[in-house]
Amino acid sequence: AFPSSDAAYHDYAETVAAVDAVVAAHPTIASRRVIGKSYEGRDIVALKISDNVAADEGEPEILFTANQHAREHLTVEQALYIADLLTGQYGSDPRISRLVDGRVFWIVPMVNPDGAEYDHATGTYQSWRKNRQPNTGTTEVGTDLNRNWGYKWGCCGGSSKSPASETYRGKAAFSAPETAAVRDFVLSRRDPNGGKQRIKAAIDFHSYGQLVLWPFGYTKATTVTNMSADEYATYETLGRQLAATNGYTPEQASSLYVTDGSIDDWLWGQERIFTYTFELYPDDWTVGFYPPASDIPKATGANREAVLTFSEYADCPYRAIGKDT
Ligand code: 0X9
Ligand code: CA
Ligand code: ZN
Repeated sequence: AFPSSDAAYHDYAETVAAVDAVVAAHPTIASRRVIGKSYEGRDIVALKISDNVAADEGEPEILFTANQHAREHLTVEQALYIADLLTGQYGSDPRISRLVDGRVFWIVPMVNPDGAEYDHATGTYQSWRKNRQPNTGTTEVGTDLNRNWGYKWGCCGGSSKSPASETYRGKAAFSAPETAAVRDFVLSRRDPNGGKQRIKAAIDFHSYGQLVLWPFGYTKATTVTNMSADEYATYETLGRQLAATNGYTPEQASSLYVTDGSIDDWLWGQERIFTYTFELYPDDWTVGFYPPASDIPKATGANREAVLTFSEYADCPYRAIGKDT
């Protein structure tokens, strides 16, 4: 369990219960599905939010993922905040009603449930990052899920081949059941007629550092294969606009440090889903991954405007640079 002073953070069972409570309170605009299982067999749950939620109406879809990294518990709270915002204000806030009517939101609040549970199981935080999958030939446990994605996996010195490392990339791309589950879910959102990806935009939540990051992470180059000058300009322009709303620092992911096999590079490079990584509160390393639960409301509320603005652009992010494709 979480330390008692941090009881407001949601553990795995409480996260699933919170998703179920949203669906029970708003059954016409919210539904849940299980997109796969973690290594230890926990269901990985996704929440869908849209008007006529049982139908696929062809609206632009938006994906929010959280908690790839076990100890980044605040990201779960951010995901649940967005679920509450969109369902709780539907029908009263016209801006939110317009978004729920005109978009499909997918929220995966806990991509790495095994790691998250391990991190707080004893009541003392373990500073755990990876999943809990064993590695053959060693007692070292876990794969860094945000180094296990299949776009330029292991290409560029942005991950480790050593199972002892905090950034172990796994024995192959998508060797972790958790990344494979999210990949298969994303691929399942391609239109069966014609194959067009219905998810247009995504944010993957991490902590900490208060950053708005855009692809690519595997290279410091701005324009490369699968990143034209217009595409880069759109990422930079909209990224700065979002950062102006939450006070975060906007930059290309690789300016922080080079990473390969990260989710954002795959979503953009493989599926052309317009994707940011947000590093949440705080920016202070003395607080780090474990801000007190009393900070949750201000830390998650700080992204209200960024999430709404981003969602409004999701049908055509290129509007941010005055283009329409
Ligand atoms: O290293 C990471 O995976 C992320 N930082 S964290 O401290 N939460 O571990 C940053 C990932 C940003 N995205 C890419 N570099 N592609
Ligand atoms: Ca709908
Ligand atoms: Zn992280």
